[in-house]
Amino acid sequence: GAVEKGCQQYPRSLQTILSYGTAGIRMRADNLDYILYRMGLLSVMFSKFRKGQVTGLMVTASHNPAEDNGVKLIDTMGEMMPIAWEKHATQLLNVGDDKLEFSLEAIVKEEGIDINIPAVVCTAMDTRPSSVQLSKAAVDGINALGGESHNYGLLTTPQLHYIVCCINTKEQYGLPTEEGYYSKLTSAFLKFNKDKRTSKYLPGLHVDLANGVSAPKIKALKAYLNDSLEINIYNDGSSGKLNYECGADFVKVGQCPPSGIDLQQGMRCASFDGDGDRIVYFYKKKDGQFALLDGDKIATLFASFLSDLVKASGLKLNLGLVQTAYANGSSTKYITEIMKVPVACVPTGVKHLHHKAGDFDIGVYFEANGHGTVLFSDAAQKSILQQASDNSLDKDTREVAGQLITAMNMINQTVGDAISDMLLVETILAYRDWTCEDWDSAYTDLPSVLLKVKVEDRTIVKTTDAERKTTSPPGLQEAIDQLMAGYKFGRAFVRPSGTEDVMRVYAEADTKENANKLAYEVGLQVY
Ligand code: 16G
Ligand code: ZN
Repeated sequence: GAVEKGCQQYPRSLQTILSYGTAGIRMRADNLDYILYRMGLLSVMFSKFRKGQVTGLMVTASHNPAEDNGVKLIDTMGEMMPIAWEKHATQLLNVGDDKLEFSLEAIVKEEGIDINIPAVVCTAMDTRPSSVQLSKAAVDGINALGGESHNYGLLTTPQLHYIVCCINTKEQYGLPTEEGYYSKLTSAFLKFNKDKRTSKYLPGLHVDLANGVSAPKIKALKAYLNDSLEINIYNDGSSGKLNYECGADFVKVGQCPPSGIDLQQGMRCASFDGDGDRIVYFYKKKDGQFALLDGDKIATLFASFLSDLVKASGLKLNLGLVQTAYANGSSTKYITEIMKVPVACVPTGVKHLHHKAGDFDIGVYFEANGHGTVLFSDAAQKSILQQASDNSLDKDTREVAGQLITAMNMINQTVGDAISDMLLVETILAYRDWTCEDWDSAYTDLPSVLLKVKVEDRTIVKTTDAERKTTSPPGLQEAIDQLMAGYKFGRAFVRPSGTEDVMRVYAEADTKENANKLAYEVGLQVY
């Protein structure tokens, strides 16, 4: 039938075994056509499985080089596709063309799908040269199974997540358009900031857009912000290459400013990644040193702000923070010991953090690399709304609840979102009349380093305890423990990457030199 015909157009061109990975598929764009076609098929199955609710398919390879591309599948509530469905994705990726229909039938059977339910899939893409063609392959896959496709063209990943959520909640979450997105977030921003009186906080922000899809989007956003936030744009794609020497990943890993920004004292800067789901801040310290305000710093800023509001409102809501092993040891210490907010640690990958954040009434989650957001449980949303309109309470208490609602409306709860995170960071800094130095002073990061090690077979390393320890090969953890013991504040771990064929080594210690040494020594253990 139609599926087979599509196979002729998109034959399986790679014989290697692929897997769906940490956050979808990513690789050189050359061989992705058949993969996108097949993921189009899968997204239709998933929509049918969800009784015809809309699912999403985003063509992007995020912070990876411009020559790469990939796909992220989106759940009906706008979150990431459930882990339980990844095995179907992996299965579909690896069968021969002649077995594709059979494989689809197996999914129908296993999941008890009613094949007659009409399916709808929203697609969008980032600015990579290959994205147009790959979107077409995905749409052909969607249509081959009779699914209805809505192509939104260029969007940031979180914008597509937002739109999917809006459609399936019947617009309760907002209007399912790009304009609806800007208007929801910026109305909240303008409302919160309308009476701001600041002296130290300056409204100028300098943003590196990684030469990616966020460039046109930030330009559109600016029209909604009037002059309440002055955004200066860098790396907007007009001359530089996507993610090349710029963007959130470059800045975080290299701990240096992106090219294109001449960093001066007093400048407050941020870097987005290529598809707009990560953000880190940075500035130049008084002593001239580069200082990074990463996902951990953003998480503590959000958590302390929200926990202050919750306290002032008198609401009984439990607030918690979710991190990964990459979180700087100083941040974890600060959150637990000073802020007295509970911290959970989960394996790398937004799906794990997002899931865990749902255990709290208000769950703040961030990866150190800058991907994160805040989740409010249904019960929490309800009690906040109730409090804001309860006329038996005094005006101040009601107003604080109102502030919580406004903050909530500024947050994209479906997934980490650089635009939304940026608006909330700016709101909090203005509210507290803080400079970057004020924000940064809460705690001092331990020097840290992240290495990649090329290995023959990265699957031999198995981890436990949210990737903080290894269980295999035998003896590896004991060796790492011994190395760590040799350094003050020494902490290190290794884990196989879920997106690249490498091992990752992370280390932190009292000095940069010691962190480097520890990482190197641990790296030798897996090399
Ligand atoms: C993906 C993940 C990111 C994670 C990174 C780790 C999402 C949306 N993105 O970019 O959260 O930090 O992979 O990659 O989940 P690694 O497994 O190669 O270290
Ligand atoms: Zn990304």
